[in-house]
Amino acid sequence: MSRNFLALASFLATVSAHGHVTNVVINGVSYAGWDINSYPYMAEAPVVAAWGTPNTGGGPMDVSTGYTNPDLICSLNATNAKGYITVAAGDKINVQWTAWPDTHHGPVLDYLASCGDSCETVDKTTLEFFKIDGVGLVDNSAVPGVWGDDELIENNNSWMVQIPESIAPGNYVLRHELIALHGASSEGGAQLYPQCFSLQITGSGTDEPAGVLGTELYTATEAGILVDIYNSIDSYTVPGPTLYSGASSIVQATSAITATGEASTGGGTGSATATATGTATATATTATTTATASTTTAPATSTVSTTSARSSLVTSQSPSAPSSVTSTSTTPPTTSLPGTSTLVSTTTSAPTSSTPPSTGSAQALYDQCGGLTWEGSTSCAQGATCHKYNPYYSQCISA
Ligand SMILES: [Cu+2]
Repeated sequence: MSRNFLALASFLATVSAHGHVTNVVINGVSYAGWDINSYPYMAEAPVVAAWGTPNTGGGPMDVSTGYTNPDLICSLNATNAKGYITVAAGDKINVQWTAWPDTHHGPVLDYLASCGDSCETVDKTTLEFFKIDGVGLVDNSAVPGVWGDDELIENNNSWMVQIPESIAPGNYVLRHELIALHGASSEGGAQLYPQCFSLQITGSGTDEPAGVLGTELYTATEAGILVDIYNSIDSYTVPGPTLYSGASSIVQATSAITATGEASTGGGTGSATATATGTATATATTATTTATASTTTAPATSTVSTTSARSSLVTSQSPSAPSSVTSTSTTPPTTSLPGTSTLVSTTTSAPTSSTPPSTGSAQALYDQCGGLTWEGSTSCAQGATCHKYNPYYSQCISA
């Protein structure tokens, strides 16, 4: 046991590379993501709304056999989240990442898929995703362009997505994804980084949009996947199915964290039973109207990539004035349960970007950097990135 533990511990210490979602913020309430640095090593990980994955290296999904790998659904060997977050249709979710490498340009996409009775038990291979957000090339004035990913970085490594008001209430998986196109000029070069959260969406919408299986979202040769971003391109078509008509494009902003919430557990549509903290539910509910009111958005399609979108980001985003969501939090959430409320009085808008621990030496270009039995370093020298070819072998390739 101790031997295994040591192996795991050394693995833990060498975790590095791309990034992961640390948490999501809804109306000021922060909910934990899947903590890749500790949860995979626990016999029983904490209950969170994020789907689990052993993808400790944070690397892209294996697409060596095409973009049909079930890992593309919700990340490497993803397992259903044990909890969910209740959110109102129309609410905005701020997905907060660790620092995203600025070499990794590409689109940011968000999808929803209905789970039916329960996202905790649904078979992920049956989930049918419809796209609610897709931001690709924002500014093409200088190669390789400014992309959704770059907006995310500029937005404090976070991304704001709005749950469409028009969709029917129910249990949904939010599939949030970054695509890196730096190697996309050759087939299989586009890197996909999907992560999922389970949501219970409330509201009075009625739409049940048709979706696409996670293993059928993309093809290796479609325009948004096979593309050379180091040659000037006039336009870019965000890959995947067309954008759901009820989706809205919103101005990017960060969300200040004013409280922490815990994922709910148990079934039941409509009633948020077994909520661990009174804080979370109370806040989320009261803030709903404000969030809706603050949606100063211009509808846009997924293929729109104009400079104006970019500038609107810049102007709208002043770090000292966090998004309107914050104002709702001035009403202190009713802390019905003593000790469960972790109210933060100051507005800390920054996602805690964990600096990858640097232990040992980074692997040189073309050296092994991972694999099931690999006990060496999983980080690559500067300019190289650890690419997973299969569960048994990862290699440092040019970033
Ligand atoms: Cu990479």
